[in-house]
Amino acid sequence: MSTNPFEPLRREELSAAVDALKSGPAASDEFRFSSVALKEPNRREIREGTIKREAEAVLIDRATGLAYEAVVDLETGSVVKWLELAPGTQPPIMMDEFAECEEAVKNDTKVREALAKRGLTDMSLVCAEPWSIGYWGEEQDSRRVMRALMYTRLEDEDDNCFAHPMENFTVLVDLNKQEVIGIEDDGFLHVPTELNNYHPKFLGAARTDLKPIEISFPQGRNFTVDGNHVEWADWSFDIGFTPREGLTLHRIGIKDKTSGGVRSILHRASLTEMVVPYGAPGRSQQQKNAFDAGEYNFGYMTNSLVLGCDCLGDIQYFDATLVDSLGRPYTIENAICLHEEDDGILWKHWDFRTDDAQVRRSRRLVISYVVTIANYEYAFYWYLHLDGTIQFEIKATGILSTAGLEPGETSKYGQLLNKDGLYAPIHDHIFNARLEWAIDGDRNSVFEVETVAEDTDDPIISPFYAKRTQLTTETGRKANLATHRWWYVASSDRTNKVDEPTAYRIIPTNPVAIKKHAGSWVTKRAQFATKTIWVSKLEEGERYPAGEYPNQSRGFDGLPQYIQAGDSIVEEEVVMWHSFGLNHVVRIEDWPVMPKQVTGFFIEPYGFFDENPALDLPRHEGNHCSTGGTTAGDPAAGSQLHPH
Ligand code: ABN
Ligand code: CU
Repeated sequence: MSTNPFEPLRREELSAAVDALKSGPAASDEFRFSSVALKEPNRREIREGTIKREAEAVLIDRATGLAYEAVVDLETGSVVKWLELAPGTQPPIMMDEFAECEEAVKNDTKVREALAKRGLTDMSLVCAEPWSIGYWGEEQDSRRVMRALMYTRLEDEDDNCFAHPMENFTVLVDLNKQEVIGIEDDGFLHVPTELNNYHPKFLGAARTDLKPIEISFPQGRNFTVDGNHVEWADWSFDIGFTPREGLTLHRIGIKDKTSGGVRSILHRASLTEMVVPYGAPGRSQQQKNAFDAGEYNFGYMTNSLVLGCDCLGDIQYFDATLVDSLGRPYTIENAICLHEEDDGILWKHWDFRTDDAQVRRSRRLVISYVVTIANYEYAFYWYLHLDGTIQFEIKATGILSTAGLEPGETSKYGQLLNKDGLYAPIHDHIFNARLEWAIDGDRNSVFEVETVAEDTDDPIISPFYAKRTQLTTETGRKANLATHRWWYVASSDRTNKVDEPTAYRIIPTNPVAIKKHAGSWVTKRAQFATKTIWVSKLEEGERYPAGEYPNQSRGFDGLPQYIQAGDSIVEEEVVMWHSFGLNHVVRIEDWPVMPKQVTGFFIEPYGFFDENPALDLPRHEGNHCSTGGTTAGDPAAGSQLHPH
């Protein structure tokens, strides 16, 4: 049996959980497994050493449309929880439903007639993009429904279907019955036919002038891996993987150079949600607002990574094992990539009096995974730096979700991509990361900082300072660029050299707030996207910002409820939820495949150490790193550029 409490369930544990359910309450063949995963032990169980190995599962009974939550005790093999959820609760869309939805659409006679009107008869080239339906008001019943947006490929199956959208022709599918229940077709028949491809078979030769870069570690790796526990430089953490989030990090801590013990920073960190509301008003467009984690499960959409392409260097991969909708375990090989990389300069100073230059190189440990959610890719990177910084970065790439116009028409709601009636509407990608703090212990407090000018009668002096305000109860706060508002989390149990509490801060470098009207359903359902930072007191079960089941949800789940009680966040176990993202005003260069667009955030030590913790980095004595800050005084240099 596993010794690490955060090690994801192994294949045999997943099978044991599925078997227990199938030979118990889920005996009917109508049950589908939305997810089976480790039920993570909570902090108290870890502190007290009372950890049980348990599986949590979410199931759907296709016969009744009802969903269930279950817990299986893996030591006894018994089902210890079986809970029927309220009618209409819709667990995330399962991978198998993508294919089932497309098949139902393509087999429908009326869909075929509508396609024929557009001159499309080759069903092997038609694509039905399985969009979550969201919620549109009282008239919507509680069936499990997906809205397929229609595209076609033209040349062959490698042609980019997003160049050929069928605007305002969408198909509703009942996923439990796998049948078409509605066609929304306003008769707009133009399908752009210009081919816009990125696949090599449609492109000319690749350039040949770039010589290879190789990354080598001649003396071996600097990190050690023991199961799912990793240590690198002074860092220590556990790797987890969930169906919902994909990669999760646990017990992130850093070694105290004096005592050798590990100081805790975060008990758990993960990317928990992302919503993408689109700005254009037409029916196909305004109803696009997927919650890519809560409705689709990042874990299931995780790529198998390839050495030299997705990651470069000396890589340690981790596989992820999940179950399909029939409860059969399968493995995504190389789902997580762990490696170390050079990161330019960490610190430098040249002393002009002595002509002494001291410079130290930065390097970082990268823990990454990549998900594909239909058209888009999101590459997620956690970076641990030598100065104690934890960075999270997202590279959004993949293919724009496009829309159709009449040839020659333009739209203020998006970027024209060609003159055959193809454009890409404006949208936002609003992510949310959940940070469960544990700065030097479990008791933490949260402060807001703003840089303000002092009220003064003397405008010549005009001092300004960083004003700190403690946040005392659960809350949501917005970024304020005018005051550079940011937040820090302070320990109750440890102080630094100047008697201040040890702390970490988060600076919202990429705040993006939802633009849709407060009365729109997507805003109601994505309340997390209305604030930059939310702080809640840690409570069991409060784990997703748009709630446990955002698929077809009706709004105000998740964070608005988590903070509703207004509990104290003074000297408590606190969770910070950071919303950030990309305001995607599309460029023509984002087409036909988008060069990465980057977003993310930094969390940095803020009085956690007594000084720069990276003074002891290797000095590169004897090579050009140690001296030579300028060419001053050297008559042979400095007047012109000269290659060495
Ligand atoms: N990237 C949004 C999305 C998700 C699922 C299906 C289609 C599109
Ligand atoms: Cu985008």
